[in-house]
Amino acid sequence: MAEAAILGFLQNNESIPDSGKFAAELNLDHEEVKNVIKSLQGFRYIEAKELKRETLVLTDEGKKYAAEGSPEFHFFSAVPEEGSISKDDLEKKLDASVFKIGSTQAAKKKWVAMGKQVSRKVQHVEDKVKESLLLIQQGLELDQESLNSLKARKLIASQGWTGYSDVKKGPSYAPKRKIFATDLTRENLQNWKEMEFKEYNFNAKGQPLDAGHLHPLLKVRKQFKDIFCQMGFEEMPTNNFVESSFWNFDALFQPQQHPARDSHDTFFLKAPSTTRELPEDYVERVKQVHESGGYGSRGYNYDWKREEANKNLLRTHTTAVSSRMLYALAKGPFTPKKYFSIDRVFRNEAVDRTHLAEFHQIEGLICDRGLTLGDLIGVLQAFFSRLGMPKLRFKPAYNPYTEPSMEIFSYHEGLGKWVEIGNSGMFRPEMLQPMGLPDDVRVIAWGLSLERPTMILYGIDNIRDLFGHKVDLDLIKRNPICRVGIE
Ligand code: FB9
Repeated sequence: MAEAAILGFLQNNESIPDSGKFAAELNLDHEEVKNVIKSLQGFRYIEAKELKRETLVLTDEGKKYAAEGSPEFHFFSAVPEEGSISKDDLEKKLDASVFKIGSTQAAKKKWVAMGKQVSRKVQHVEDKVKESLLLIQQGLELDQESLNSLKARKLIASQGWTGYSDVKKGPSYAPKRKIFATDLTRENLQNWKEMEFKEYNFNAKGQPLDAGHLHPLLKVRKQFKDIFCQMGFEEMPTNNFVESSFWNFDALFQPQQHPARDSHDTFFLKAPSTTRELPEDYVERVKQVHESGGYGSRGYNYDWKREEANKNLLRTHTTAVSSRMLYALAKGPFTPKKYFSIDRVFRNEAVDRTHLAEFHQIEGLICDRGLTLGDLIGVLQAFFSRLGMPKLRFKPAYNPYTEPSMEIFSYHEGLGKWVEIGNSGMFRPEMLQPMGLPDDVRVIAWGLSLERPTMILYGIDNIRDLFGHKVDLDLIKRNPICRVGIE
């Protein structure tokens, strides 16, 4: 309809100066005319220039008066030609807004004499307001003074208007749009020679491939794994969420009455509730060091209970894996080792914005002769600078299995504050000696979570939006690659 009108018009006319007027004259919907112009332009049937201008449109109140007449006109009509009518009667006769606005405007226009009685001051009036509003509706011009008073009465408002001007023939103009075949089908194989085929648009975007998406946590985990491997670390096997209290606590010289070892912090297993087997000779040495020390330690001086160590639980830290690996390392001839682990740990903690009952712990350790706290600080500098956190500060801390221990802080430019980014320390001789490691072997280690860096890097405020059944999959679909430490 609009297409034929435009192409037809240009057959005998140089150009269409204004799409708005063109649509109004041919009583076409201007939006449709605009869409057709846009499409014909795309196929270069026509050329056109964008046209922007302010137009006046009627507000709802304006539309009401254009349709039904202005309130002052209704007010005037309700006043008898001769004599007068009481204001109250008028109020009863007219609906509230008509009476209220009508009385004001009619009085202002000196159409009526207002008082307890109301009478006409003129015999006949024109409903200029209604006419003006109708003119505007037809897109016709009006004098500024009338426009201002209509604007003042919020009966009209100016609205951005876009259209096209100077619409003229394009390089591939034709009075009728040629339907280009867009596909070679069995049907058009007969006469394809006569047909015109649509140009191939080699820049067209292909169908969005709905591929799998890595969870942000896995993207950040990959970054951490790459950094550890670049620094020569080997990954420890962490495929056992269920652990015995022995490897999770006792082997780490964590006393059996330590608060972390009760069910308020730890998930103990009902079945299988106890571990099947432990290396008896090593267990005996752990019992000794807990009860009465040795290796320069006076121990904790309490009755160490085997049944406590046998209890199965969900590991509370991947340091339980480190204890297994260091014990295994002590079995053979000593060789220096750099190990790391990144996997789930479980803590019976209150869930809040940054804590769930499970999170991923990242742990690194270096086991070698004569390592010092300086070596620990050095490797932490190297590790965190690769994560884009070169500026570190260390605060003395306490862990049952490391002495000295340090909390690690980094200045986060984006957050503009020092952020606690982990914990670290040197494993105690009471942990290492019973394993059978040479007594000049030192183990420096540190740990942090995977969730915290991922939340900060992806700007996720609540851990429940990152991990768990409430995660909105779109977040995973649309989040960019992880740029940890990459300028
Ligand atoms: O991850 C933590 N913070 C963090 C880490 C990185 C980061 O990167 C941003 C991109 C810039 C931001 C923040 N923390 C450790 C610090 C805090 O969040 C802390 O409140 C919560 N911690 C968890 C434990 O909560 C009870 C994070 C988790 C944690 C803490 C300590 C260890 C591991 C994980 C450890 C250890 C350790 C110590 C000595 C020897 C071996 C292991």
